[in-house]
Amino acid sequence: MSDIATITSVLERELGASAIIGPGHERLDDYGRDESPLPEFFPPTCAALVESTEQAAAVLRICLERKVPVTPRGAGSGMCGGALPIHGGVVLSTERMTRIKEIDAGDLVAVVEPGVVTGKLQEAAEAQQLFYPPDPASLEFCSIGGNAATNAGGPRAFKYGVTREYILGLEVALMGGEVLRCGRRTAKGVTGYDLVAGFVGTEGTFGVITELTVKLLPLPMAAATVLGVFDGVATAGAAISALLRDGLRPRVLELADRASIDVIRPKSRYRFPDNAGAIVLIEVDGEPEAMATMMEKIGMRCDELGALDILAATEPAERRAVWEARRLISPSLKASYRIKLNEDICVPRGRIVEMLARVDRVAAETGVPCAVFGHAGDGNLHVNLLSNDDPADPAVRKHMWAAAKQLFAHTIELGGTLSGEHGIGLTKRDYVTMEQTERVIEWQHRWKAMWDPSGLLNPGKRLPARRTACNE
Ligand code: 2HG
Ligand code: ZN
Repeated sequence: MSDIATITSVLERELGASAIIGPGHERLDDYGRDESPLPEFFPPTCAALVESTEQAAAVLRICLERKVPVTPRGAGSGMCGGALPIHGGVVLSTERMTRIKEIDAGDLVAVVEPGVVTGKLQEAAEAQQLFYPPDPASLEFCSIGGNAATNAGGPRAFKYGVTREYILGLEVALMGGEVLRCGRRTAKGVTGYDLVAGFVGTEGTFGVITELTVKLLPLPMAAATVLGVFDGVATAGAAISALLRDGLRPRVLELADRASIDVIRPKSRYRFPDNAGAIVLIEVDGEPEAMATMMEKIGMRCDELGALDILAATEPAERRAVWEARRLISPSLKASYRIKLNEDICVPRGRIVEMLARVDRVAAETGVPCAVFGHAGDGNLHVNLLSNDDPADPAVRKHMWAAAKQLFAHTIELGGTLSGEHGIGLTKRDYVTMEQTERVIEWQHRWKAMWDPSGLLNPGKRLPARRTACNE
């Protein structure tokens, strides 16, 4: 028997009433939602807003003792339902753990709590001429703990890689309350199995990250943004493929289609060209002379490949305006459509042109319009399936998810994967069997059971559902 009815008062006694958002509190429902495209929400019994590792560990100890499900949560910006308490119980939020404990320019590391907003870490690093490259589009409100939990990417992953490559060490509170410190502070290190890499990307199903030691780089001397304007995604995709084959190494190689550009036009400080059927967004960084040479090569190549226009943004204010506009695509689509099923497929880089054609096929065959944008240089496309029908209508949902399933099938046929950066969470867990074998899934269940034998930690996420303490 679980003690779900009394868990709020037990946690209030342990952590203090100010740490608990309990039944009747106006904010409780917020902890049952995230940025995923689900019409329903999943209010928890209560949310525990921990301020320290000790408090996080206490919540995990109490939840195991009392057999209450517990779901970790960062900033709630996840897009796949990874932080939703679908079996009720406690939400363990790290939003109050916001300390940047250390930035060390000699060791090139920062030590931070999980609730630090990613953009704030970047600003703090830049103030010391240092650089934290991972830049999810939500960087102004997502938090570093959530980034590590989902192994977040972003535009600059093209040159600099994703979050996992920057996490050197972790402190993790485990189900039952044990606190484990793993990893290192050094640039290199191969002692033992790589537990840090094992925790990153597990969407809070193995433990709760309570501290991170992250790698920093020296701040690049300069950066500039180039915009190639094309008549449509076919030519823009072909340009991306050609630039990849040329071996050029900009830090960003992105694409946005007409639907994505049109939705941000009214709000953007940056004026996108009227004739843009698609844009390729390229950013270079480094030493100014080398940058200028690369920009020239990229410009010439785009010209050869049929660009209608090539624009360069070199001034910081102008670049900021371009990036503000780019980050507006996702929220603007969300504001413009009642349903925005944002898929996040990733194909091998060489298949990007083919994948773009398959997206058109899915839209034509299902009648579901799509907006496509994102990190095309990595083969990672945000295919947003859009509709203004009623999101709560089961027939509408069925039709939209059938279109998503077709998209997944094409992706896998081309050697791709369901999610490049957003995660699996709840929304995609039942499609994992399309990509992975039963044996691979079985070994992952065993791995999860090693960290959480009770099955109470973020139940029902990441892997196809199985019988657990929460659903039997
Ligand atoms: C982005 O790159 C985000 O803007 C959000 O990953 C993508 O809404 C989306 O599909
Ligand atoms: Zn993205």
